[in-house]
Amino acid sequence: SAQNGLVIWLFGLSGSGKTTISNLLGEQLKAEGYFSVALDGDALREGINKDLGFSEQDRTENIRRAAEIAKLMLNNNIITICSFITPLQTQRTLAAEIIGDRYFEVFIDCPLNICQERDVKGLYRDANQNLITNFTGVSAKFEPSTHANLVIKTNTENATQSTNRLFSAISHQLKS
Ligand code: GGZ
Repeated sequence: SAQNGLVIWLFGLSGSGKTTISNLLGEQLKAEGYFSVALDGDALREGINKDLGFSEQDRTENIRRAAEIAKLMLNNNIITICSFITPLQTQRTLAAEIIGDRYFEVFIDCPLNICQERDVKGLYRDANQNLITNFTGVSAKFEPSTHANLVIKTNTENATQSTNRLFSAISHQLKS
């Protein structure tokens, strides 16, 4: 049956928990009978965005392309869960402008020191040794949320609690 499209845009530092929440939300949507698509920075940067690095300009282009893809999905009534650091407010505003009123912004808020402690991929260690440049939170700017529809603090609640809160925040915008 037809469903309303929606774009859920998760943003936050590397290691804040965006991918974990995205995966759990996708599972919960599926369990409730909703199909969704996940788009994330890592995956897009392996293919369609292979030409982009981590300068401010390249990140903005990364976000622009991702938002345009999400808009195509939306026009096909598809729910899309986007996970991108999206470090600057101007980049979040750009995504919101491209997508329109079905854009739902979620700040995956986790203190930098906790992300550094988790360091799942060892990227913070490398960034702190200057082996990776322009690393968000270490050597590149991250502007916290001012406009988010929802803030999720992944250091004070577990991923299941976070996902349940996110699901209830969007559920009134879903229909089968
Ligand atoms: C930030 C970087 C960098 C630099 C590689 N800065 O935690 P991850 O590894 O798996 O996800 C991060 C991903 C960030 O890509 P995005 O497309 O989400 O970024 S943005 O929205 O700012 O365009 C991280 C990895 O790429 N990574 N180098 N210098 N993250």
